[in-house]
Amino acid sequence: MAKGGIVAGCLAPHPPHLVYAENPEQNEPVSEGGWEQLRWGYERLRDSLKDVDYDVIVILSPHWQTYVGTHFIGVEKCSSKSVDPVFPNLFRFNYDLSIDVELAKAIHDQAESEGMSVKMMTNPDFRVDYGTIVSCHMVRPEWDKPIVSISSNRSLSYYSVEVMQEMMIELGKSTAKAIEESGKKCLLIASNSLSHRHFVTETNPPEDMSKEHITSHAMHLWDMRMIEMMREGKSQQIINEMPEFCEQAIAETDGGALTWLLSAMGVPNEPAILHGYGTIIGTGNAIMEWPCRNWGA
Ligand code: 2X7
Ligand code: FE2
Repeated sequence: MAKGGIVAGCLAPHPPHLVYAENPEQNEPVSEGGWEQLRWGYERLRDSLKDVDYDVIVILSPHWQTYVGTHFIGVEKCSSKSVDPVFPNLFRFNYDLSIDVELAKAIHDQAESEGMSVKMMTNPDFRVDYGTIVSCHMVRPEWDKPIVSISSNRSLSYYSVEVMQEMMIELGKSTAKAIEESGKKCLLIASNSLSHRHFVTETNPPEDMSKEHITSHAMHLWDMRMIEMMREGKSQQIINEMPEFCEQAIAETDGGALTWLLSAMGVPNEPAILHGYGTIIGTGNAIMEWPCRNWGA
């Protein structure tokens, strides 16, 4: 069997506002648009991936939070309504998706053999988190690929951001090894915003773009620093600065998704492509792609 591999790694943020603004048939609320810079960024990402052949999307979302180990969805079909607990006015989304349980179990087993605490989630009534749904929808609205859904094991709550990042580096290595052995071509998604300090009141309508901006200059500087490092291929430096970034920018990278992604790609020196940047209720969001398929063996 030919070796499997990662065709691309993506940083794909999940504020529900993006799906709300797109008005897909699965979402109940109706909008007048908004957040176009980011939605055009997603358009560019989709365009970049349109001729890329892959079997499965592997995604880690900070909104599926588990406190004892990393969990993997282990049921083949998930279908229900996902309602954002903070923005039920924007996101009530009817989803119907398939899980690649075989690959999920392979990553689970590999991580377990490395001594990590892991669990297959087999509850057929499990509600998939909105982070996973929004990022998958924005990257691949056709919903025609199975996914592997990985939880965010919040070891930072028991230990520290440093411990959390160490564990995500291990999980990334296990993910890469299991993918290689599976023979499958995978698209990896880290589903998170960058700086994550947000406004506490909503405008009327929520898509009033005259009110949208970053919450502070400090958050802007941190976001630009992270994007520049990604564009320059400085993955190791990003990992080194991650604890400071998480603390000072209240960054959603604290969920481990970006560190997991960089580790799975082998902490690349190759540059990432910036497809778009924009703010959502004051948080910073970048759409980035690492086109691993072009890097050679
Ligand atoms: O989950 C989110 C987020 N990360 C950022 C902004 C707004 C809403 O939801
Ligand atoms: Fe979030």
